[in-house]
Amino acid sequence: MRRSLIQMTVLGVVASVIITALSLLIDWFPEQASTTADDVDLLYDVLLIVSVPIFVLVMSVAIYSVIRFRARPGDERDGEPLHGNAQLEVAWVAIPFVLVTALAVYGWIVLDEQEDPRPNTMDVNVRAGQFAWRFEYPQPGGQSVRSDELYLPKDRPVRFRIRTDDVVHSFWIPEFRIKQDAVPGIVTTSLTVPNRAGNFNVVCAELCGLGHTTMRQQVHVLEGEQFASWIGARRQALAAAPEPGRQTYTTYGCAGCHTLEDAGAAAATGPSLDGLAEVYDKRNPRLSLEAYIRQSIVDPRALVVPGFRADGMPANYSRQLSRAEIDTLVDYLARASAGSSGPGTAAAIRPPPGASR
Ligand SMILES: [Cu+2]
Repeated sequence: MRRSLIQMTVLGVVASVIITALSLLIDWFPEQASTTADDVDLLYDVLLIVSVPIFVLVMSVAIYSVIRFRARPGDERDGEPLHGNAQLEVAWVAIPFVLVTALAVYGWIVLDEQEDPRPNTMDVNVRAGQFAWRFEYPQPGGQSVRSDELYLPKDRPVRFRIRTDDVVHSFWIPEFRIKQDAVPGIVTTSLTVPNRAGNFNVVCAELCGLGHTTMRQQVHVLEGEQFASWIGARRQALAAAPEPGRQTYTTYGCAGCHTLEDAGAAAATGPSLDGLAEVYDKRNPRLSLEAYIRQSIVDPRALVVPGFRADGMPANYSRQLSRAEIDTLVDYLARASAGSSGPGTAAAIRPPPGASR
């Protein structure tokens, strides 16, 4: 019995050492490109060092026991009568409890440090939809610079505000070591500080439909001046272009039914959109202004304003308009319904209830 115990322990310890060493030798991760990447990798190594030996030790003892103490052919005995061992039981409950609690606290500390608010943080809105990411850089005038690829300045903290237009997606940049779910109906956030210039991957890490594997784009981390000239050019193009939302509003016939001063529309078949920013939350307090407008366009039957007919608004705009046109229209209407779409009026739009996570 004593010999078996020694053999078993020696075997388990040797196997633990070999497999832990092997698991630490493997280069698990892509290059590091954010200030907190190193902490995340260290956390992973600590998890390996703590969990691999325990797993290997337990498995070696189990396998050793199965082989060494198996019933020989013809042996019909039930084996020795066993009694519980209170000391052993306390030990095998207490040790894992302490280990798991300590690891949870350590993980919490690393995450908390990553999510620590930093001065001079830039907000980028991330929109997920089957099967692409879209990125918006809110501008002082209330409009947003839009881009299909993510551009970020090096060494500046960035806060991603992540939304989805359909199902659950997960926003993952492996080189930054960040990953955050995009969940319908809420805005989730993720903070990071890119500290290496270059091109990295933006990947969806949640099985989100048939095109899930194609939901991959690039993040370009640029030096500060390069980024400033990129965003500057986009900003100028935005200012020079005619208000695209106003065009969409008239092109698709919205102006035929809804009053909107900014678009020169005066019709009363449908509810007026002037001042919508002031009243929408009395109609539906659960939605933000943008979400309310979006839903009214794509699924008008779900949000009928009292006094108007449920079938008054065509229900096929989600197919007639492209996703980008709907984005533009929602963005425009959120501004225009608050007074005017001119620069400086964004402040008049109240923050959406519950969207300030
Ligand atoms: Cu996805």
